[in-house]
Amino acid sequence: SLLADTENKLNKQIEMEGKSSAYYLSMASWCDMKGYTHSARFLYDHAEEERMHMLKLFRYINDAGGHAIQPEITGIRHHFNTLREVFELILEHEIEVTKSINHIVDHCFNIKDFATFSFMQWYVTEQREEETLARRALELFDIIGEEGVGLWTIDQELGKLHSNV
Ligand code: OFO
Repeated sequence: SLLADTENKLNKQIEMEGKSSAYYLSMASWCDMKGYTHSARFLYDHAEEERMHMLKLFRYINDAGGHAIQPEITGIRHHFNTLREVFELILEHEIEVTKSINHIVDHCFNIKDFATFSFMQWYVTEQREEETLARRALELFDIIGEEGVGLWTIDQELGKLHSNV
């Protein structure tokens, strides 16, 4: 069964995934309100994916004899300056998530909890994809440029991005 320390770390990860979901939902709404409808759809979907990441942890903790805790989600930002800023924040956020996942993986390896170590590999792969996706999104701003119909085109292209989840 899970050590209390491991259970704690996994519950912190639940909170992080829950916050990610809320954060992306908030970003989706801002994009929608600004008329970036394709980016909004991408972000609404992404919010759902993060909720799925959270639920996967709920099941794992409870199946392993622990207690998954529904996190308090507060302090979610609602306003953004530009579409580019939204995607910059996503990359920043995903880098933080990766650090947190790596910390858990490292911990599991050290205490020889190989079951949780193995479970967490799914998240390791997922983070690789999510960071790549966020970097790709930011590249679009540089490649296409934001002037004229640039932002309109970027929004269309952002809508075509999708993760392999
Ligand atoms: Fe965006 O990542 Fe969850 O894990």
